[in-house]
Amino acid sequence: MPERLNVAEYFIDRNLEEGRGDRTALLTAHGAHTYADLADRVRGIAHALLSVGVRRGDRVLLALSDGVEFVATWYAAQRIGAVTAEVYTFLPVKDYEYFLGYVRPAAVVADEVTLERMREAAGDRFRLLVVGPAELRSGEIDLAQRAASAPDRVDPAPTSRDDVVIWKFTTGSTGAPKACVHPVASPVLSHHNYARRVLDIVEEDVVLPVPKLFFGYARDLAALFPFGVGGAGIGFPERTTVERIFELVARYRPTILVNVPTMMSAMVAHPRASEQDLSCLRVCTSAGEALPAELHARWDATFGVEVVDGIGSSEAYHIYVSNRPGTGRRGTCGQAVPGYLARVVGETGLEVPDGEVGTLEVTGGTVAREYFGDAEKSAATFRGDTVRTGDLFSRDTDGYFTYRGRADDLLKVGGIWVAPGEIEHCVLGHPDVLECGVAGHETDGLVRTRAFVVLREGAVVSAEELREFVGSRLSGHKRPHEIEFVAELPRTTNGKLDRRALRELR
Ligand code: 3SK
Repeated sequence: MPERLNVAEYFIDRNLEEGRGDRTALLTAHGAHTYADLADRVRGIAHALLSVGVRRGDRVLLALSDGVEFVATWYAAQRIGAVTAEVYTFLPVKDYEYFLGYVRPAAVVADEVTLERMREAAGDRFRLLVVGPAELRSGEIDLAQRAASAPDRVDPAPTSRDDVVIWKFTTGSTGAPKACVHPVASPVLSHHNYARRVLDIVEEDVVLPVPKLFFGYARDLAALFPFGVGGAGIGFPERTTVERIFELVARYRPTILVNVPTMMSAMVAHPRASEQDLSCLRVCTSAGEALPAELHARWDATFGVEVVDGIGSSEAYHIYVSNRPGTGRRGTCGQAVPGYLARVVGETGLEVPDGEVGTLEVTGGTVAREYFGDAEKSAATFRGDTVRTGDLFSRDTDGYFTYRGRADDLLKVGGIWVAPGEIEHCVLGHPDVLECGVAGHETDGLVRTRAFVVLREGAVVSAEELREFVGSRLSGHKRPHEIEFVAELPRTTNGKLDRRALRELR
């Protein structure tokens, strides 16, 4: 990897230099955007950011819906060597207040969806650039108008591979979101390690993301990794629903679907699932949460699209353990991605024998420098290019890793450690169950397990039947003490089960 490296040059300009300017980079409701069109927008927005005083190393906060403006603004900030951070568009004002106070951005870019809440959160303390039709207030800048006055060239900042340019937020299900601080090298290495060597991404690939682009898993897979080979991504602003995904697959015929287990469960359970033609997809990635083997089997039987299940994190930048197309094993997250060393360690920090459960440590060139502003948590999590994931795993003799829950989620029931995830995966094996989350609570000083269950539409099943189902498959102490039927489970903005909120249910 060269010493001098700029993310926008690497993922966008290279396509122009190599004669792919006319190829489609992004498909949105407004049509197909070529690399040349995207580069032009990046130039304009880079100028707009510079014109309001954003400089190399300054942070730019994006509160934008998915679409060409999101992608162009992200690359524009990269082009001038600024640091990008993104927030979900449907957060309440108090969350925007938190992010603004934590990020302290030199500029915030908002659109018609986020503008009112961002204005309320920002007051007059931050510079707001606005996308789309809006009545601007004093001090606010119309992004398109400012971009239109850009000169013919806006040179890329001469960033080096070690310059910090990306903040990726942790999910925040166990505390306030923290930014994992990444240099230029992280997306470039991850593109090589995972997108090229695991997914074998090529110019013909078209990627449809289920999560929104503020989530790094989706953004990199739809708006960075395909660009690294001249492929295309899809961006749509609305909330993701099963119907919308089916519709977008039918319209754009993508080759890669970037998915999460909750959506896969909902897709499989959809009444019109069997009518869908997903034959355009060569793979469906699954990450964010472990994919239960039973759900994977249902997916295979319903859609027959190969699932490439893996695990990644903001701390390690992207996916570091993954199955490979053609050799995947259901119920596992696969093997270490090239470029990473994954070890399952015990309490002493030494590797445990294959088959035993321990905590996963990952070493690789994309591990974050730190959590911004949290020296204590950083010291506990990062050691050089190694991250202690806090996830429990076992590894088999072929090097496949199986998820066993979070170390800090373990419950001691009747003196024996129980992983909620194991019970959840078991309950999910019941044909009437759509989703399940297990939490512990204390009664008279004893830990009791409660399974919150979402049933498939129209299904009728009793709590006792589900307890029996678990009892016949797992050892007795893992049978949930209580089962509660709910309409939905609490989820983080990234779609992961929100365990903190789950514990507070009822
Ligand atoms: O699951 C995650 O949190 C994640 C974060 C960043 C990139 C990729 C993934 C799967």
